[in-house]
Amino acid sequence: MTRIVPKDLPTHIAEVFGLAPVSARTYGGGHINDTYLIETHARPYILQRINDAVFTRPVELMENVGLVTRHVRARLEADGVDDVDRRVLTLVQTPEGTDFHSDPYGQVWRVFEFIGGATSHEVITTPVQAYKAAQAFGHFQRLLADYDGPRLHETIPRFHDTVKRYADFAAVVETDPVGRVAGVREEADWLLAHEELAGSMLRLAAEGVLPERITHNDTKLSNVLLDDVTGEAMCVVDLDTVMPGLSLYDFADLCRSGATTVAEDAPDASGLDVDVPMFQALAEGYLAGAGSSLLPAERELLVLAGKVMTLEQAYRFLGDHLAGDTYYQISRPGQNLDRARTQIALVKALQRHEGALNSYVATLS
Ligand code: ADP
Ligand code: GN1
Ligand code: MG
Repeated sequence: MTRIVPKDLPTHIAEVFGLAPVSARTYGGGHINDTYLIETHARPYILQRINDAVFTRPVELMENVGLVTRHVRARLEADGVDDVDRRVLTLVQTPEGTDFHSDPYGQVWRVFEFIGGATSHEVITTPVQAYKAAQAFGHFQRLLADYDGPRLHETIPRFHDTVKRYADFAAVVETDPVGRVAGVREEADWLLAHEELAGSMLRLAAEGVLPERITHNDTKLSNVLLDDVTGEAMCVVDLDTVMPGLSLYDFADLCRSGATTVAEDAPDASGLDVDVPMFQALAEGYLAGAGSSLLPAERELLVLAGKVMTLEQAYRFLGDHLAGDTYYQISRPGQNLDRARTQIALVKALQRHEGALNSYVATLS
């Protein structure tokens, strides 16, 4: 849902963080937070208002972001990596020394230093870009593998609990609050028939095959900044959902967002297929970045993970369409339905290619 923000508010909030803005404008293509680019004479910043409909405990969320960014920075510095300021998000504190500001309306805001000379791409087009982006997410996981601070908060409880996602979807189909089920009966029935697949990764976790780790949980390709000159993946962004999870979630969302031949919200999903070279590059890059931090099962089940998380996303998008578009920001009517259709088409395409993709993954272990 798009929220109304008084025109001068971003500028005013930037001043609260001790900045002297010369301009403030909306920025980026995220679906969740309100993001602004703040220009100052000294340097640019990113200002964000945390979406409190999605993140109901923004203070806990900011605790996580502070802990994670400081841990990653310390690890990069210990590894002697150069250009650390462009490889990890840097929070700007208020003059009182806090990582966020709560405005009089109870909205929580934060500021990051803007990482210049690098761009997030809604669509990544070459396998080289895909390899680099996936490597960055794998490396991010590896950097957090030795995190030994307080347990991170679950910023969205049961975020990737696919059993609950299935149940929530079934419930909205049942109640049909805005009368849209009749128009999506075929898609809804297909999704309702896939309960078994939805629960498959969680069963492996319950059996102890897949361990809990700290994961990013929203690794779509637009959440990594690629250097405009070298193409190198510089920085993983959008840390709001970094929390305990399964490592495979992070490969899976890369696969979902990158190993497909059409955009997430394409109005026509009929020609959608798996982009096999992109899948291969994502798998190779992710495993290279994560290195020895993963168990064999976490390296082998990449295709299953891609199917399950794409299915989850289909439940979420179609569920939001049926609920009246209350969660994801949309720019046109029917966008969540289109998004759901591409996800369903991608699960089917992954099923068609499953044998060949699994054989490829086996060559990487
Ligand atoms: P959302 O949760 O709404 O997706 P993000 O945190 O992903 O919000 O931010 C939206 C976009 O803003 C990102 O995709 C990225 O392009 C840009 N962005 C976020 N933080 C920075 C930063 N520190 N420097 C440069 N660009 C950034
Ligand atoms: C949202 O914040 P953004 O736009 O990167 C969503 C993800 C979905 C994604 C689908 C907190 O990601 O879970 O996979 O849209 N984030 C949240 O595009 O729900
Ligand atoms: Mg984002």
